[in-house]
Amino acid sequence: MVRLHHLNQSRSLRILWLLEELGEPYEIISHQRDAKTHLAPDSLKAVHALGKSPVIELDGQIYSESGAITELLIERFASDRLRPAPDSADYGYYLQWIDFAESSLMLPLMLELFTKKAGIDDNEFLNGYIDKEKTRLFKYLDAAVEGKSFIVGNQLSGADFMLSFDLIILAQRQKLEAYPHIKQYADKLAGLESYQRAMRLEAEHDESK
Ligand SMILES: N[C@@H](CCC(=O)N[C@@H](CS)C(=O)NCC(=O)O)C(=O)O
Repeated sequence: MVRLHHLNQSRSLRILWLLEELGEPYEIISHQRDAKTHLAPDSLKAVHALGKSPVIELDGQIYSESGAITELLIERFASDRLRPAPDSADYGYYLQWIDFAESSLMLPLMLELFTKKAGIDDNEFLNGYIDKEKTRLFKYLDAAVEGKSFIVGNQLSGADFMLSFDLIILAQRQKLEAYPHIKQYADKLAGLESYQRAMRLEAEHDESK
């Protein structure tokens, strides 16, 4: 059975949603962010040296990194329905969007968060960089999801689970009117039953609210 070490309000949401969609038995082990620092508690460091979430336990092994966990769980439990066939052109795009969610798109979103927290959000260089990157990346994503329900092909895939967390951050920070295709894509994902179950579980396991 899969055990998910889940931190409230974190990238672990990607895996919580994926596990709900997979329908395989799993267990949630809750960890709570520190109320002041918003960092993970020591209980997570006891599970994995990085002390970050998500972490899963599978067959006695411990795995971190949401992208790798997404691919691993899909290969194990849903390779017939949550990813394109490896010999198809879409497979390359599937891998590309999984990485995009945690690398290209996450960088300006994290920089924005940290500059605000550090009280340096008036720094001209950083602000200029963040704004330019966000605009470029959001336009790129908006064009990629135009007229589509899912990011790759016509099927729900690991790439959508990965992007879902970025979309949550994005909606918290940004009015999405300027990016109507991102909005319709985000709404489509949020309407899925497994997504809604995951959000209910997140709320139940979030002791800060
Ligand atoms: N690249 C990793 C990032 C993991 C990560 O930074 N998780 C954050 C939550 S979104 C975390 O645990 N932060 C708490 C901390 O660093 O103390 C992934 O995709 O899983």
